[in-house]
Amino acid sequence: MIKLATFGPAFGLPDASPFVVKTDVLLQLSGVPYERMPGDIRKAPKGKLPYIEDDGQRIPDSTFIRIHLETKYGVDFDKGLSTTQRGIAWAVEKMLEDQLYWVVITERWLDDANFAKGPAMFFKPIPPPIRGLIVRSVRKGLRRTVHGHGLGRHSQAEIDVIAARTIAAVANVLGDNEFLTGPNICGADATVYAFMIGLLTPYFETRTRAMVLQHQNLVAYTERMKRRFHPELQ
Ligand SMILES: N[C@@H](CCC(=O)N[C@@H](CS)C(=O)NCC(=O)O)C(=O)O
Repeated sequence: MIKLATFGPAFGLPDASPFVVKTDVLLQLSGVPYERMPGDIRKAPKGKLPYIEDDGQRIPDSTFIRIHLETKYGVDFDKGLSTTQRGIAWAVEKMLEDQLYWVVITERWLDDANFAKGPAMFFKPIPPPIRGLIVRSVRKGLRRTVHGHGLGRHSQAEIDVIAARTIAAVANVLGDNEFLTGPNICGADATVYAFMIGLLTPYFETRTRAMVLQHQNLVAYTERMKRRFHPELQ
């Protein structure tokens, strides 16, 4: 049976990481039996979660896990979609993963109050004398990464403009559809749901939560997806 390496439920979410939530949904959609297991980034093939173990093979990265499920098990996550819909689905997915993700990191990891009530918990197993040092070094490294990405060079007001447009773009593509591109669920729905549920959690004080709440279709979509894929959170 496939094993999915996870951080585990946190912040009122199925998992602390949107990429783990995405992969969990993809595995459910695939119909291939799997189970979740606690992961450790120090042992992860690319130093990040998620990864899966499948019959002795370890596959890291949610996108390559998807491709593995497609090639090894013949799953077509975008079944029933036109080529245009497939293109839009991929573009929306990557907009969230490669751009909005860094807004999430900024809100959860670089904001002192959110960090203290959220990600700080990951450092609890480290003994106090060195914990502070490690926390400071990890947060400094992340600030550098967000700066290197480019988002970290913008003012808060500019980040708000980008985040609001990105969220509105997803809401506009969704429109009155049941799923992102229409009546058929597709691979990118796993990512859209993972990010929207992450933005909507009331656990953190964030500007993006208010942005999503302005789009009733996104809120209702997230509720529908949660009922289907993570009913244990109801
Ligand atoms: N491209 C990867 C991204 C995964 C990722 O960024 N995971 C983060 C958690 S959200 C992680 O494990 N970070 C640990 C680290 O960077 O040290 C995927 O799609 O799986």
